[in-house]
Amino acid sequence: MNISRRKFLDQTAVGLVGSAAFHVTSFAQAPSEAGGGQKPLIVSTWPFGKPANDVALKVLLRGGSILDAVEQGIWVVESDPDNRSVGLGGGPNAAGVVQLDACIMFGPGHRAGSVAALEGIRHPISAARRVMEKTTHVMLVGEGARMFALQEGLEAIAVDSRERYELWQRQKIGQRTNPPEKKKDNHDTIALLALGADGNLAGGCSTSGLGGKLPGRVGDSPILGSGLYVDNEVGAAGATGVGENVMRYCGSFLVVEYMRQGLHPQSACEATIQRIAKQDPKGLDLSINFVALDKQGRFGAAGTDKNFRFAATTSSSSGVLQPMLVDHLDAGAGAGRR
Ligand code: SD4
Repeated sequence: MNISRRKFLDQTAVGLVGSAAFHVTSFAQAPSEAGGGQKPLIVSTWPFGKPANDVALKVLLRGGSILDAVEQGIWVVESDPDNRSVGLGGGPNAAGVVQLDACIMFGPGHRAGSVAALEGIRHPISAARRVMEKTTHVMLVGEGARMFALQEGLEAIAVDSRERYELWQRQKIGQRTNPPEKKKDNHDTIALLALGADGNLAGGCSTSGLGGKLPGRVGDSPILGSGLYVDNEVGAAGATGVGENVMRYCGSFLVVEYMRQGLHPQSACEATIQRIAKQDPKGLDLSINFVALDKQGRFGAAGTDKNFRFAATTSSSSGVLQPMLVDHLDAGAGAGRR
């Protein structure tokens, strides 16, 4: 990992673990020379990923399974009533209803579960996990997903849609009157990737999706290969941003495939963005961001959003990092560091 590309943002974490602990060389390490990083390793999107990572790590350190780590880590973000982009606190669709998307993937056996446009369930990630573990299917949507979650005994919460809708409308109007740099994006997803001490991988993704989306709109987050992909032989990747710009390219799958070809997770994220941007009529104006880790415990992140941040956690360090901003098209895209 190129030190100049990264900036440690979470001073609290530095204070907690010691100022050198999160130093890039001891964490993301110089990729191929070091041959590998620390295990367990947890990487997730956005600063709200850090508390999720910390919980996931605790689960692993006390001997819990990697799926429990992913699920319970994501619970932290889904449960936060102040989070306006994940869980039932999230932004409503154009009809004023909060519809949630989530998926989970487990490396061993290449198993997966997913739910989309799910209403009124506190933990969509748990619904996704139940789909994986309790059904022969991979994805359930809408009312069917909700009925399944209720049958599984998952907690249901009635959401006051009108209140949410009014709040969202007020925010939207506020954004219009704010200068562009003060605009708050109306989308954020938790994508959390975990590498266990045993070398197995898992990941999960959960979001309320784009605020104001059409009712029934499904983003990239619950679509395997788009918002999340895990390959136990190679690594895992997750996405956040405008789902439509990720799902048309199977973004997370592409990141993992670049890692399979030998790219470091950092280069794989960058190469994916470059490849999408070269093909897409919008160029780099895509709002797409990726995190990735590989089987060796190396990780990276890149995005087209200036405000994108990600969180990385090992047993010795946990913090929020600044990813590589991809702001120009690279002639040699795809020829990244191995
Ligand atoms: C979606 N990708 O529904 C999600 C939203 C998101 O950062 O991640 N925003 O399109």
